[in-house]
Amino acid sequence: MEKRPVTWWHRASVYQIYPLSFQDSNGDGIGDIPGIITRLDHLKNLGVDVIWLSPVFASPMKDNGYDVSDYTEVNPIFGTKADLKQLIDAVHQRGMKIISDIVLNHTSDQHPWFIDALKNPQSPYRDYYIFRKEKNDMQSLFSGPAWHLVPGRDEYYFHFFAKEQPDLNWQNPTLRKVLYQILNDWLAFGFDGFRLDVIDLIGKDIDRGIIGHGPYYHPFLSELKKEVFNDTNLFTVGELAGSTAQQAAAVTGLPDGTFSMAFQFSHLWLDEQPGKGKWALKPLSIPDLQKTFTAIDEVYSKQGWNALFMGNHDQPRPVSRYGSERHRYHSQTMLFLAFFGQRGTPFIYQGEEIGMLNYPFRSIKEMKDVESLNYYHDQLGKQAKATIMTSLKAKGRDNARTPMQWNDRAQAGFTQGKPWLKVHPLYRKINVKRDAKSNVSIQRFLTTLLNFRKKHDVFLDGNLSYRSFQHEPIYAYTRSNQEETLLVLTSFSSRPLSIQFPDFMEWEPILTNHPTLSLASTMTLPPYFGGLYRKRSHHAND
Ligand code: TEU
Ligand code: CA
Repeated sequence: MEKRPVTWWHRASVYQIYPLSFQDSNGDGIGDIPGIITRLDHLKNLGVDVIWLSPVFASPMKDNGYDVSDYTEVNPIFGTKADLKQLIDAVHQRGMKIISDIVLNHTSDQHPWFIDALKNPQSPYRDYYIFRKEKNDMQSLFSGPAWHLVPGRDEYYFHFFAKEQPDLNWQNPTLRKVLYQILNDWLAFGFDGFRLDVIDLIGKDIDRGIIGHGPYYHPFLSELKKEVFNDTNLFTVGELAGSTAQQAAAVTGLPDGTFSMAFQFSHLWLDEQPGKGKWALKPLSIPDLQKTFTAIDEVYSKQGWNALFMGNHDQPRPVSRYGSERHRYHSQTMLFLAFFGQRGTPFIYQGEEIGMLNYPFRSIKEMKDVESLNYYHDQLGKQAKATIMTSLKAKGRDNARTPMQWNDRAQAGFTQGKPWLKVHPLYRKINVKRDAKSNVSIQRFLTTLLNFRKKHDVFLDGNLSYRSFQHEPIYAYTRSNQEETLLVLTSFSSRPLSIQFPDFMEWEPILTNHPTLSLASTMTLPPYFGGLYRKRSHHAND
């Protein structure tokens, strides 16, 4: 098979920073840009190449910065534009790159465009948004109708997310030009690329009820590529939450994708009841996960490039979701192997490198996220309170947003003040400093994996095949190319499982979370075992 073109970002790994919760520098309880600068060495040591910074632009923070009121200014709670420039320089000095999150599907309702559009019937900005006299029955992802009545006027505006996040009308060519200019200005400022929030919604056709992957999507992407993303050295990752793997692959990769890569979510939907949305909980079946990973690989083996992720600022903590809090080290390291051995570029969300856990929320009063609060209020009276809370505790976005746990000092070293969201009670046990000193260090395991990945092209082009080890909760697969064959063997079980491994002699260990366990033709995998092996015969070039 012909080799596909490869560039630097195929071999990179990425770390996502959620600025509100990473590091506070001035004691106001809110993470900030100067705080991030003091933590860059942690990221360098971890072995990541690119930082994805969640939005730091001016915002009333209804959705924590995903509601932008000025794309050209930095939110003062995070610092100044000079701080941002300093951050970019400090990242570059360490040989890393940094991309900015950018939200182009909607703005804040406090954006001057929207304020003018509401106030002034003749406003040129009215057509930047979506106003209609009649509403249809489209629903917001954040509960309730997607239409909001304009106060004092008999018309509605469309918002797919919170009502404070009116959707932009990409069909307006002037608006599109303005957005491209914003992107180009930030590239000139020093960013190395972007993470494009819900970018697969821009082609929407509201009047026909189409939101994701709409009829205008591909033409707009071609234009975006031509006007902004024509340099393939840029690092661009589209958040394609409404796309299948097939649709995501079609717009990514070399030679002609609009984005370097994209997040698609088919593997994250497996623990919800089909068609019922994220709050309708369902246990994850590992055979489903296996089939989904196999299907994703099938697509990307032919076209495009994938962004590998198990969590982000919208998702619960992977250990709590897919593993076991009691087996924290083993489940987090096992998950790294299961997810990051796949074809694509790995993305680590802050805290995964120490196996951070979901927060033990007891009441809605402890939650801040607009999506969770809206869901709670929308469901009161429709479901029992306890049922609502069970969903929120399992899937609420605040789980991922509690402050980063750096050390065992007050507030986990995140702030000298009162944190905007509570620090996890187990921070004395789970923190970066303690993990680094431990002989079972999650971050060290991750670093070893990331470094190994970088040197082995089999992660880029190796064929993936599932290998059965008799038990449903075991997920194992090989990746193989001309040079070598690797085996990833993981157990999602909280119980020991005995397996038959007749060809065990052919495999040598590279990295496992049970270093003293030897392979044998009949052997027992401990709970949440994870191991990476290499086939002995052909690796003469090592
Ligand atoms: O998320 C968009 C998205 O579709 C999902 O990830 C969604 O937020 C999640 O499933 C709900 O639980 C992006 C951002 O990542 C998110 O933080 C924003 O709230 C959202 O867009 C609106 O900008
Ligand atoms: Ca601060």
